[in-house]
Amino acid sequence: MPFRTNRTTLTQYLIEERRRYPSASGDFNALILDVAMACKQIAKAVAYGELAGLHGEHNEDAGGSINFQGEAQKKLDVLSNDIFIKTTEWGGHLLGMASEEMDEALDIPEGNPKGRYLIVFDPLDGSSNIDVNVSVGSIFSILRAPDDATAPIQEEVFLQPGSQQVAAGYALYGPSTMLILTVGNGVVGFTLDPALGEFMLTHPSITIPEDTQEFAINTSNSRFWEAPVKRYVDECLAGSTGPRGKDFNMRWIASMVAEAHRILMRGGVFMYPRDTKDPSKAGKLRLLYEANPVGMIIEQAGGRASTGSYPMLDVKPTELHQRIGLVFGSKNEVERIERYHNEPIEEKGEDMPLFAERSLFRD
Ligand code: AHM
Ligand code: MG
Repeated sequence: MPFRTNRTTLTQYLIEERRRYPSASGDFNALILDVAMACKQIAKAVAYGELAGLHGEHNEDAGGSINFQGEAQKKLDVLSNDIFIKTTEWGGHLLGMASEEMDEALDIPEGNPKGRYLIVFDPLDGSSNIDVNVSVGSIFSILRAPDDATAPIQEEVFLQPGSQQVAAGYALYGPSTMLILTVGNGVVGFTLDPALGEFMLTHPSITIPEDTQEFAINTSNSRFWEAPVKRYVDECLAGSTGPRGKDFNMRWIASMVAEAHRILMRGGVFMYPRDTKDPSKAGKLRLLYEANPVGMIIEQAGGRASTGSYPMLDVKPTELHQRIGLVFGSKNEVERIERYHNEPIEEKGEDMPLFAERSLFRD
């Protein structure tokens, strides 16, 4: 039979989860459903693309617009951000929100009821891929607002380590639209049934294999990498003739949400490490709305997320738009990369023939 009729919807899943906590108010479930609605609207906009005139730069006639982080904004970046705001600000579940596309945290509008949660999101991750019709996605992290937090919202209330996230998820706008969610009890995946407009539970328990032979990194940055990253990649490239004794495959989609999804489905390791390309930036990806939510999902699926040296979810944020080196995926590979970063310098050398001087990336 091509279609199953007994699938669990996202709403059913959330209700069943809530039954395990009889004191829960239902606010959280309602917030997740609002987020799911935002993702469905964004999925529709992404799918219509140029049919709806949605490709290209925002503010094209005026020569394009650059966000405060210095990045060119696409029309769909701006639209997706608006959709997230509009679908989550009315429900009374949030005290405030923050986004990659907004310089400052946003208050819930005057007159709207306020709630006890905060949401932080990247409304359209990988948006450089939009015009070439490659998968993009939305990433979100839900935090509890501190008890003493009030409006107007202060940036500090968002500066919580990833270990304090209540929930995290992403929507992937690929060949099918999927919503991947963790509420701290494993990772589940839903696929959008476009005819019903419902997310259906299709992946009830996602786990990442501990080992892998696939890695993802933008190798055009190799001359800026730190030595432990060079060493790790060199060893992968050396394959069965090198110290790893096995061949590796490489992938780079330039859309982290799509890379995270591949890793959740079949394992792998993703690296956007700290490098020396721009000394003013501690990495490319952002801690609060990229590294932390993806980190929580990966760890809940049995993988590991790291700065390269230590667990990502332990990092105490200092800024809303803080950037950080990010390594995540199959546990044993991420632990190996951490080991390489944490080994005392003097131990590296003779018995690690592909390291440093003889790096495959050196002239
Ligand atoms: P974005 O949030 O502006 O889309 O940037 C983040 C994206 C990630 O999805 C992806 O891993 C990375 O940037 C790709 O970077 P690069 O262009 O260096 O390959
Ligand atoms: Mg992003």
